[in-house]
Amino acid sequence: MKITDIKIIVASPGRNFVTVKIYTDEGLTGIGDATVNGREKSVVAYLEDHLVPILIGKDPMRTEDIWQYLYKGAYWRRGPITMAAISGIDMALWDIKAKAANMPLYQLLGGKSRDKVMVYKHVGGLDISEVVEGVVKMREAGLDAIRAQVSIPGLPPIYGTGPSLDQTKGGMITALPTEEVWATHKYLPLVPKLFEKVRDAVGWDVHLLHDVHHRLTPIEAARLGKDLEPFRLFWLEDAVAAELQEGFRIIRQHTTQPLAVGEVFNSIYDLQTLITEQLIDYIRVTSVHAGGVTGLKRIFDFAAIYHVRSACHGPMDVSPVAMGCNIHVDTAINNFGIQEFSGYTEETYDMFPRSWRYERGYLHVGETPGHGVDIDEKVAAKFPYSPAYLPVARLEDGGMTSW
Ligand code: GCO
Ligand code: MG
Repeated sequence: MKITDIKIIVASPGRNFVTVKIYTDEGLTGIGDATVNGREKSVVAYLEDHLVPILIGKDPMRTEDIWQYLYKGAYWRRGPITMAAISGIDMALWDIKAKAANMPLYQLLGGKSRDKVMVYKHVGGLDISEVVEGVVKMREAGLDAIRAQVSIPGLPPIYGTGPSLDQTKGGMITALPTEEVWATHKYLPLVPKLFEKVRDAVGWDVHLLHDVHHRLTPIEAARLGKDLEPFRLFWLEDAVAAELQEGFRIIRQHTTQPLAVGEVFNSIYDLQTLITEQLIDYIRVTSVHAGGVTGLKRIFDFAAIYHVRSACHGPMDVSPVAMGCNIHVDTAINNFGIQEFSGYTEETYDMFPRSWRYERGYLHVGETPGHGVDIDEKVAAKFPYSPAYLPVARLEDGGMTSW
């Protein structure tokens, strides 16, 4: 089999998505997700200018060799743009391979290790009572795992809380970046109060999660972890910016609160220390940013040796194609932890016909050959690219900070 053509489709059915479509001389096609939220066009250029020309004529069945060819062959290794481009190609190649085998992708990854995939969804609010109300509703909707975020009183709503939380309505994604305000000393005492009220309302059978979004220092995160211990959270996510993996040693010394990190990582080398030293409990890499099916499976197998579980990043900017690949990997591996799932706009669902399905807190893998997600190009053509940025964050004195 030979690759005859590769098309890059950019569309914005609520969010911008970059989709790779690979054609072969045997008529089989495959698709992959290559979206980097807020930097979409740089991946399009990387693919169209640099990867498409060198892949035409190659054998699409050689998924490992093509992955290495693009990774090692670039000389400039890793990085979000390179790895999203490789991810999009890799997903499309696995799609073709599984279609050629006439099997759902999970069969090629070892077969089913579970029947369904537990997900968590997000609840936010401008104050604690609004969040509690949202968590109760989410529980009634069947969720066994819920992420709770609250705005800081006296400050404007921040990303992940308040009205912006509904990612299906666009979240805080705007044509130019909005500037948010952050104050750690106001946030730290608030979060334990939130979880005390949430536990009072929904009890102890439900998994509760919280995303710090990289906003603390290690010792501040350690304090928060200790203060949250009575409420037994499933995890504390992205407590610090994780470029310095060793920072997690400080958090780990002080608290038994389980820790999750990794949504911005794109290679196994970004998480080597975190995993080998068992500084975290869940690794949040996802197929679209960590090297496709090949990259994700390799990282999760590595994590398994160190008792670290999977927790694929799955917000609305991870397209239904990457979500489909995640679900196949989640279903196949032994060390599955949880899958994030925000849901999508109706337009997005129309654009990506798929065999996976969501039902009351769980995702179910599809049985169609390939990864089971397709793209309807007529629908895609109705939603052209529209510039969109994530917010940035400043301290109350105007200084830039992590968010
Ligand atoms: C999460 C996140 C996301 C990211 C977003 C960036 O845990 O789902 O932190 O909301 O901020 O995906 O593009
Ligand atoms: Mg996060």
